[in-house]
Amino acid sequence: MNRLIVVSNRVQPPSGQGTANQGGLAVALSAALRESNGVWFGWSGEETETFTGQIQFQKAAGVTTATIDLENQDIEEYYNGYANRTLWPLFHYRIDLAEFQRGFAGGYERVNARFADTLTPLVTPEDVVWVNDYHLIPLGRELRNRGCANRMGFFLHIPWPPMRLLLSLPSHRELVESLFAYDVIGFHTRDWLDSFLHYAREQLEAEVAEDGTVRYAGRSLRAIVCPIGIDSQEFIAATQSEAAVRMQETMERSAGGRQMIVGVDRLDYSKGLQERFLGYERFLASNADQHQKVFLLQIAPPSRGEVQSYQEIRASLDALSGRINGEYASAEWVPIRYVNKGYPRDQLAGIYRAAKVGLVTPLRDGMNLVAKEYIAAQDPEDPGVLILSHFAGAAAQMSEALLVNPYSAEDVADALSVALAMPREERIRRWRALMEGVCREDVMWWLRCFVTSIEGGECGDAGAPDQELGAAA
Ligand code: ADQ
Repeated sequence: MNRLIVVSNRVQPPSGQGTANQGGLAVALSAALRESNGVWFGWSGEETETFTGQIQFQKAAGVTTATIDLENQDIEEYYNGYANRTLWPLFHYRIDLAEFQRGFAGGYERVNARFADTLTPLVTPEDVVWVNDYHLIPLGRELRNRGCANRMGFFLHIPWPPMRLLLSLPSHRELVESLFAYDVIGFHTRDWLDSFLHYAREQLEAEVAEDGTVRYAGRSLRAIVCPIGIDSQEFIAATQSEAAVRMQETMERSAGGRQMIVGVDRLDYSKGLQERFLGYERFLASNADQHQKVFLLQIAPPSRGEVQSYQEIRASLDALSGRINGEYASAEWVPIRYVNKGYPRDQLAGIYRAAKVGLVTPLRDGMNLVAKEYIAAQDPEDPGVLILSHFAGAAAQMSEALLVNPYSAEDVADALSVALAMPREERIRRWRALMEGVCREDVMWWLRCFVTSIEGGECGDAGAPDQELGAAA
């Protein structure tokens, strides 16, 4: 494998024990970089008075990182602005929340150029460059403009929106055209890929070949489906750790014989937390016999607190959990335990294992790694039940979960009833099938699949056991 240069907005070197707030992308890439002995380049998360382009190198837990600081205006326009207030809502189908400001778009272009200026001298001719996520779509074009002729891939961790929604972005065409600087672009699911191809055909009149090659303006790229997985072996081991076992015992003791339903999400409107609370409320309203016998533990550390829509959702969840608890709680029982903090991965594994139901109901999600972690953490002899939104990318691989429409409180309530009453044999049957997929298509498989594709091979060459899921379009 050639040296891998991974680029993402934030670089979070692993701490060895797992970091409480490390996002899905960070968790996956740490595992990937350890195997490839590569360099991880991105923003340090720090602010500087004037941009210097000075790179800080570090090595932690086998991962080399190279980071740069950004100016306040960069952070406001590129990160809080274009990434979090324009592209994130739009790509999660929330056009009502998307803000279109020229200043944001300008900051996005400027920071992508700054990334390219700083990164170009680090790239040697044999390196394979792998750019991650919506913050950095034009980076490939910027690197090419600076003479970078390397093999380059781009992976999108979030959904690709339907063409009709994308058209509302003022510079949609330029953004999509810039993707043609890459040799390969990857999506988690066939749905997201199809939306991209639809745009390419209709708006760019690009030519799409059977094997997923898309030709446009003298360039060609391969667009593939390559779903991310978790480091399943590491997660299974985490479940056996002392911290996990202790946490599981603590939770079981604190549950006092009640069945625990768990939700674990960044506090984000795409995760469907309000709808989840409403679904649970509906369940309580129509299952009086279950009062006192169950409770919902929702863990949701706040994220992107600078952005107003995130402040609003936090306030609304505070109110909603308060209302439901006010309505149903008694002196000895609180139906929703709502916790605004993150947990180290080991403890999280223990919490998942103690939960009889994993409730994962995003309104729209590129993949959703929590669903896979919940499965990996279960006791094979007595596993819990996963309830999963149809609109999470993970649903394409996890059909043995109870799949629900997260917008329908009735659907969520019904699934809760079914899950809580599910006989052990059925739980084991479903779990085994899910676990098999989680272990087979893990983060290493994803890494090999995508890197092999950037290098010009097929996902199948990487040992993909399921041609359907890993297949090129
Ligand atoms: P995220 O939106 O961050 O990732 P997700 O895939 O669910 O979403 O990953 C979240 C990660 O953070 C998981 O590993 C989880 O364990 C961890 N986490 C969440 N809440 C936590 C808490 N309270 N304490 C500790 N850890 C917590 C983006 C996309 C997803 C896509 C991933 C990877 O939005 O759709 O699956 O990238 O591609």
